[in-house]
Amino acid sequence: MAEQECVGFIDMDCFYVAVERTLDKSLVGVPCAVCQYESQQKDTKTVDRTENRKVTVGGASLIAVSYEARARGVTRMMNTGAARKQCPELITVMARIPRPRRAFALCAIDATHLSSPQVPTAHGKANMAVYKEAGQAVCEVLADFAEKVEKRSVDEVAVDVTRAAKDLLESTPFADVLEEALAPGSHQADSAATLEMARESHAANRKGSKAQKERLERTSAGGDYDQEERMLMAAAVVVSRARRAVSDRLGFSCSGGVAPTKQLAKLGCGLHKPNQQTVVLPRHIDGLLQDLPLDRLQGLGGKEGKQLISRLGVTTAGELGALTPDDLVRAGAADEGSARIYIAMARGTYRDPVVHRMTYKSFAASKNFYREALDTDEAVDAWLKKFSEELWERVTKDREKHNRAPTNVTISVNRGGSSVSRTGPLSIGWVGSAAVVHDGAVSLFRRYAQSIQTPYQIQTLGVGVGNFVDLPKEGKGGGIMNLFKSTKPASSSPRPPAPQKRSSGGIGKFLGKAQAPPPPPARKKKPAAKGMEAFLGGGPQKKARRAPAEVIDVDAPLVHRPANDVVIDVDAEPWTCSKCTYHHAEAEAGFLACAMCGAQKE
Ligand code: DCP
Repeated sequence: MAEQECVGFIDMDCFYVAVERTLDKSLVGVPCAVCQYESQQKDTKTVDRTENRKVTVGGASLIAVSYEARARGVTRMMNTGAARKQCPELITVMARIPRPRRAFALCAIDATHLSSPQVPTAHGKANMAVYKEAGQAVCEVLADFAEKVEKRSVDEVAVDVTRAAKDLLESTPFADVLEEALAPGSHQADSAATLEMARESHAANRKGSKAQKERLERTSAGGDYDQEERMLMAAAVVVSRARRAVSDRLGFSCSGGVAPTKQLAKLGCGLHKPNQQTVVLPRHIDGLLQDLPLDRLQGLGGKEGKQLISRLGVTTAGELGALTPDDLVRAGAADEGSARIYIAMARGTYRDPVVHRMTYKSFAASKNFYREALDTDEAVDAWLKKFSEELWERVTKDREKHNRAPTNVTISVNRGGSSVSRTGPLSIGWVGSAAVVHDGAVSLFRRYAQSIQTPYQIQTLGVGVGNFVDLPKEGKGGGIMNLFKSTKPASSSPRPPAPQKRSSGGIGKFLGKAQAPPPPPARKKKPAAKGMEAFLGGGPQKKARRAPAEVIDVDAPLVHRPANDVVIDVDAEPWTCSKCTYHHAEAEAGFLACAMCGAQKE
């Protein structure tokens, strides 16, 4: 039996809306949505999170939609105007607004409280801290129930609950476990409702399908349960209790999945939302995958999935799973490493262990400037300073809590084509300052700028810090040597750090570049042989290697980028709007509608 046999997956329900609801109770139970912040807004005044941000007009697209609004046909990425036509009672709370200089009419119901229509901003950018902190709090609650808690994005967490399930089985008669595991709202993967949801494409589901609603019927798993299934049913109880704790302690509802692997737990989690969970027993895996649209497999929502469809004519996981990796390679649909993973996923045998990571692997701050591109060193430096200050706030908070510090700094630059990033060392230890981060970023930019001409025409600029190392506790507040070691800025080295190129693309983008793809062992089989592991660079039972320099832009304007090394839902390919021809580079690749004119992505 695999080391981690019981994996849970938690995804918060309409998360930003849920967070806004904790700040403003009048949003509870009514159709509401969070729309985007205007990235070109000039006002850099800091606006407190408690200030009212309700608006009634504007073309901004919606990034989070309450289930009450979804039931009325409002979907994610609709622009606010269209959404209000669809559902006149819709209340829109502004997190980010993509269009420049738009006049905002205030929501009639609360206009008395509003002096000006402002958004939560800090450092001249949308302030997403409120959502990030809420996501962090969720992890902390879940840690009371699981041995390993892996933060996967702002609102998604994978948990290893194997030990907790075992303890529960040992202390409780199985009949009682089963009774609780089959409670209303806990679905089995073979139920008619589940299979119906599993036929919906990821793209449709992601918009906020109308079909998603609370189903409280009991669905029986039926038959006898072997030991592995008993463990999973016990895990379902643990996950359900953990979800209840999140709701009781924080006021957020969430959905869950329980399965023998992380991939299947995530899949299960997305099948019944909101406030429900789905258990995938081994006996249900084949049936569940049979008609599953290909884009529901992790990493196949974008170009890679389309390539498989066009080269092989497969449209479901069942069809893909009937092929071999060689078939994919021969058809030119994937390289060998990716082909093995796709096939394993399609068969439900892909094992990617939960790793304990309760916080972000890297921090980043960035901004889109669109047509007001940054052209000069002065403009770039000023923004690098703002980003460094923002990052520094996060680094110092994080350092207090987790005794760790980043050891590299990365800049990312987009001038209209694909993004370029450069990474160099950073030394801050227990001391340091925002200036050290800024120096490092400026030094990297200077080197990069040698290869480009002014005006730079930079449309997106970002700074990240990552490659965290644990700090010795005794160094805290440290002695003179520690201070000396820790304050040396990246830029003060005699030679500036050699920029490192970042690799990208392919399945690695989706499954984490920190760990090379593990092989796809058959279910219940031991990990793959050494030779294959060596070929693929790591196996499921191997310890994760130290992450290479890696920055995922968790603050990328206007687009949700999961916060660790895994890009889950974002179609990562740049695209050009067919209506206004605005080019959406990597940071905006996940947009479903044009950030400039609002036209749907084709
Ligand atoms: N988000 C974003 N930009 C996007 C999409 C989402 O900033 N293009 C934010 C808002 C969401 C949050 O990330 O609330 C989490 O995204 P999810 O995809 O998990 O969607 P929700 O939690 O809103 O809804 P669901 O209940 O369908 O999971």
